Amino acid sequence: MIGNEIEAALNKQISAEANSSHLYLAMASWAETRGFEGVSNFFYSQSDEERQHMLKLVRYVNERGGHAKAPAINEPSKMFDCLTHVFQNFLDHEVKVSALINDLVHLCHEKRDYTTQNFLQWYVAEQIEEEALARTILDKLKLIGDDKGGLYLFDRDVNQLTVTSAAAPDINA
Ligand code: OFO
Repeated sequence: MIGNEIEAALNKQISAEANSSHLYLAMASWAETRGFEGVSNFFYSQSDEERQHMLKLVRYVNERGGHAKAPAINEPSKMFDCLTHVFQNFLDHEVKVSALINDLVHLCHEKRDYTTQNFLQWYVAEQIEEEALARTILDKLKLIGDDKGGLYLFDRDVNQLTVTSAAAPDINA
């Protein structure tokens, strides 16, 4: 059985994951209306992933005898100026989510809920990956700058970028 405080904290995280999904949906839509088809597919799939993260938490809370609540979703307030701005927001958002996960792990430790602490290790690892991916993509965009041909190729190839490949210098090849 899950404790009340942990249940409430996990419900907050459910809300954070739902809002992440919504923010990435806004990014996907922004990119689609600007003709960046690859970036838009990238964020549509990030948005789907965040929903999966939310569902994983929902199922866990309910399996442990708690009650996961369907969260209210805030309208993302941000509009974006350019691709670098979008990916900077992506990174900033992931850094914030990592801090939330760390706080949750800390709370589990304090409450001696080692089962939930263990369950959350998956999220800890996921955050490392997502932050690294956002950083490596941003580095790539900084190299490209305003070069239209570079941005065209970036958009074409962004879905193939991984943490390792984005660090390599030959996306334009
Ligand atoms: Fe939910 O994975 Fe990052 O935010």
